[in-house]
Amino acid sequence: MQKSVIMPQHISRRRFLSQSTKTTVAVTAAGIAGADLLAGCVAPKVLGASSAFVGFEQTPLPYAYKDLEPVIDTMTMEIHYSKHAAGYATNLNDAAKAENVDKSKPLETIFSNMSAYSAKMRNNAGGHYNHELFWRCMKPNGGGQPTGQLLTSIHQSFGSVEAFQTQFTDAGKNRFGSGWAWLFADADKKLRIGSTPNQDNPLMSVSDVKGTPLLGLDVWEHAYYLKYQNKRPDYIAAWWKVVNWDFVEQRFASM
Ligand code: MN3
Repeated sequence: MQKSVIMPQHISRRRFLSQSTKTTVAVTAAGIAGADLLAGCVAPKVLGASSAFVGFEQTPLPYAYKDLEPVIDTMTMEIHYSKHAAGYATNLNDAAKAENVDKSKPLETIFSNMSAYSAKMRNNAGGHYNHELFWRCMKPNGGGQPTGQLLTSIHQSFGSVEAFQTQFTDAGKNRFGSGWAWLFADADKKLRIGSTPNQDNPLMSVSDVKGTPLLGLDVWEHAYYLKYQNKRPDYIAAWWKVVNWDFVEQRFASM
């Protein structure tokens, strides 16, 4: 089933590489971003980044708004994707225009030199990237346990999956105000857990924690308040049931 979804996108990628009109590039690039995120089959030599490429446009949600029920309710998903995340994408494009950003380059290019850009760029480039990642870190009937090299590395870094989940949960619970909890890989591909405020992420040169984000959890109130109100720990505890470990493993493997 997965291949039938992915293969047409790979055909598009070849077409993309063989064609050169600006219109084709702009339209197809968004499709490539979504396909690469889903497939974990990033081509670093083409995109110049070791992590999945995210373009400047919102890609379609890879499931329906209702599909993460009961962990994440339909209305929260709809508002989160179609209002909050859509707003970040719009404002990112405004900032990119104002700051003469070359949109053919990955957002990582901006993140690695974040202090050269405005606060609007930082907030909205981060907001857009983090949500594109977040949607794919979840799936209907997700959860369970990581496997393969990711599992081995989790054991090496944290001792056990339970210890990893406790530490990650604490990172989310203890983030004061709005922000994100992350599982990320540092420059030595060692797994680490951290948290960033607002819409920052570990790719940003201005971040206290640095590396390639593999699994991100949105702990802004807009991500959970309708269902969980002030009970962020309950949201995090339930969220493990929708984690898409296949996606996280593919990201780790593609580094
Ligand atoms: Mn959010």
